[in-house]
Amino acid sequence: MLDYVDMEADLSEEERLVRDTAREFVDERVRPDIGEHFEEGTFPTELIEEMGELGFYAPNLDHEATANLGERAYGLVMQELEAGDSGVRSMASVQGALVMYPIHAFGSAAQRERWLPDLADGSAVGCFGLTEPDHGSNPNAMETRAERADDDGYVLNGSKTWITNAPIADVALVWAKDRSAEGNPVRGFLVETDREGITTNHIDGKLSMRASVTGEIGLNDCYVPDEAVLPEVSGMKGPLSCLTQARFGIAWGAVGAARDCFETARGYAADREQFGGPIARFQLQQEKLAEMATAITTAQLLAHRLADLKERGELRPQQVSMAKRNNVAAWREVARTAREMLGGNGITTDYSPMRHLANVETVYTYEGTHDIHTLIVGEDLTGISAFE
Ligand code: TGC
Ligand code: FAD
Repeated sequence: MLDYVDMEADLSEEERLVRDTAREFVDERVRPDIGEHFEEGTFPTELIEEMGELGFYAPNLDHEATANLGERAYGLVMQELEAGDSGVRSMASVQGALVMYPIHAFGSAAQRERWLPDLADGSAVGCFGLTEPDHGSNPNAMETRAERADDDGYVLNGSKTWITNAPIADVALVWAKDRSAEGNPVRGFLVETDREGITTNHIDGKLSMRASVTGEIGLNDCYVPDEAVLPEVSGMKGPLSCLTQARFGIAWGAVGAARDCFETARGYAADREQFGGPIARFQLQQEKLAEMATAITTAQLLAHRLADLKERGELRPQQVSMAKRNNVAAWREVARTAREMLGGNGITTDYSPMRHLANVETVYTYEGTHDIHTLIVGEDLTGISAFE
C-alpha cells in the first residue's frame, strides 16, 4: 500500500489499530457490494449501525458516547472509508462532523443527552441543512426563516436542497435566520423529521456520489420548541465551524480515494500485457505512476500536518481550505489518470477508479467548491476579500 515517505512509522499503536480496523471494515463490508450500490444508486444502510459499533462517528469528540480518539486517528478513519467509497465517508462526515460536532460544541446538556448516544451508535441518523436552491456558495444569503410562534417556540419556513441523508434522517440540523432577533442572526434548529411541517424528498438522477442518499428538505410552518435551538452559537460561525470539521475529514478522505485509484492502476499495469509484456514497463506508464504517487504523498503530508495543528488547537480554517482544495484536486487528477491506465476496463464498476472519478465531482463541489477555497486562501494571503 502506497506510503512513500513512511508515515506509518510515526503512527501510535492506537492509530495503527484504528486504521487497520477501518481498512478491514472497508475490505470486508464495503468493497464486495459497492459497485452494485453505485450502479443502483443505493446506500448500504446496513452499514450505518455497523459503523456506529466500530466508533466511526465523531471519534475525535471528547464524550462518553464516542471513541475519544485523537485527530490523526479520526483522519485515518476518513482516509480508509473514502478508499472504499465517498458515499460511506460522507455518511460518517455528516453524522459526526456536521451533526454530532455542533450538538457537542453548541448544544444544551439535554440536547447532548438526547442525541449524542443515538447518533454515535447509528441508531439515529442526522443530516445538515445549510444549502438552499438559490444559495449554495453563499449560505449567508439563506432565505429559510424562524419566526416566534408563541412564548416558547419557533415556526420554520423555507427549503434546503442537496442534503446528504435527508430522506433517511431522524433529525435535521436546519440553519435558519431568526427573524425575532436583531440583525436576523443564523441559528441552528434540531428538527425531528417526523414533526408536522417538515418533508424530505429524494434527489434522483445523480451521476456522482451514487452510493449516497441525497434529498431536499421542505419546511412549511414547521413548529419547534425553544429546546430545539442550539443555544451556544449565533451567526454564520455556527455552520461554518462545522464545515471546518468536515473539510478536515475530506482532506484525509481524498488521500484514501486517490490511493485506491493508484493501487488499482499499479496492479493493473503489472498484470496487463501488451506488445509482449506488462504495460508497467513502458516509460509513459511509469511517469503516470510517479506523478500519481507524488501527488498522493504531498496530500498525505498536508493531512498529517493538519492533524498535528488541530491536536494542538492551532489549526486555522484557511489551512483546512488549502488542504481540502489541494487534496481533492489531486485526487481528481489521479482518478482520471488511473482510469486511463485501465483502458476500456477502466470505465466499468469492476474497477474503482471510474467510480472515484465520478464521486470526486461532488467532493470538488460540496463543502465549499474548489473556487470558493481558492478565494478563502486568496483572502488569507492578501487581506482582501473577493466575496464583497
Ligand atoms: P464570514 O463573514 O467570512 O465569517 C462569518 C463568521 O464565521 C467565522 N468563520 C469560520 N469559522 C469557522 N470555520 C470557518 N471555516 C469559518 N469561516 C468563517 C468568521 O470568523 C466569522 O466569525 P465572527 O465571530 O466574526 O462572526 O462568512 P461569510 O458568510 O462571508 O462566508 C464566506 C464563505 C464564502 C467563505 C462561506 O460562506 C463558505 O464557506 N461558503 C461555502 C459554502 C459551503 O461550504 N457549503 C457547504 C454546505 S454543507 C455540505 O456541503 C455538506 S456535504 C456533506 C458531506 O460531507 O457528505
Ligand atoms: P453555486 O454556488 O451556484 O456555484 C456554481 C459555480 O459558481 C461553481 O463552480 C462555483 O465555484 C462558482 N462560484 C460561486 N461563487 C463564486 C465566486 N464568488 N467566485 C467564483 N466562482 C464562484 N449542502 C448541505 O447543506 N448539506 C449537505 O449535506 C450537502 N450534501 C451534498 C451532497 C451532494 C451530492 C452535493 C452535490 C451537494 C451537497 N451539498 C450539501 C451542497 C453543496 O455544499 C453545494 O452544492 C455547494 O456548496 C455549491 O453550491 P451550488 O451547488 O449552489 O453552486
